[in-house]
Amino acid sequence: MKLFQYDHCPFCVRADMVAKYKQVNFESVYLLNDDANSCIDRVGKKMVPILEIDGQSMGESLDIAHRLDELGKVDKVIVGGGDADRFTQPLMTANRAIFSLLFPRAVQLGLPEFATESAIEFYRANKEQMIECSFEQALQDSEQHIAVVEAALSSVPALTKPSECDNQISWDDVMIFPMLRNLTMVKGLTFPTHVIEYVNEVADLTGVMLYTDRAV
Ligand SMILES: N[C@@H](CCC(=O)N[C@@H](CS)C(=O)NCC(=O)O)C(=O)O
Repeated sequence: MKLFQYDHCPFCVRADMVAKYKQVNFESVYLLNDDANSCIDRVGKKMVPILEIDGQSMGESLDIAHRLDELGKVDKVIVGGGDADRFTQPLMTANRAIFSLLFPRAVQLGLPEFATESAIEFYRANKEQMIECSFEQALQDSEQHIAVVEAALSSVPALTKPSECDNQISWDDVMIFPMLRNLTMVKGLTFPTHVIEYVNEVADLTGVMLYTDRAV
């Protein structure tokens, strides 16, 4: 079973964290960011994550996560869910600042999807258009973007840590954690204590690496 993904992709992390938490036997395949064909051949469009299983490919992170949940260890329970918007909404309001911080940093972290110049350039062209700003300018403006994101983080309601929930993750964690994990790319961004404790616990429990030690 293969999971095609990008390390920095929050949708991929939804699938990856479930696979690891549920101890599914799978292989991670990190595609180059400009490798459209590997996706198109499998699901008809350039989009990850993709799960290849029994000769068939499926897309859509939550469909994949649910399939992995069925395939994984029954005693690794994923509880509840349905309340994630309450936590992700404050972050959505800061999307532009978040993208402006994350996009220019993602290509500087030595991630497998950016192993070639052409993969970096493909990503840069797309994302600079999206934030309507060069990566250089976005990096220069980091301080003001960080202020916006820190304000948004301060209005995230109290998160339930896995340790408060029998060391289980929830379907809300599958939605919330990947967004917060990406923010660990940003050097100098301060998380509220309850948020960073939550991020560290979910990372430990799922075995998903954070970016803290190589933040830019
Ligand atoms: N609805 C999809 C969204 C996945 C998605 O947007 N993936 C991004 C990567 S973060 C993607 O592949 N975008 C196309 C590209 O990077 O060219 C899902 O949940 O799986």
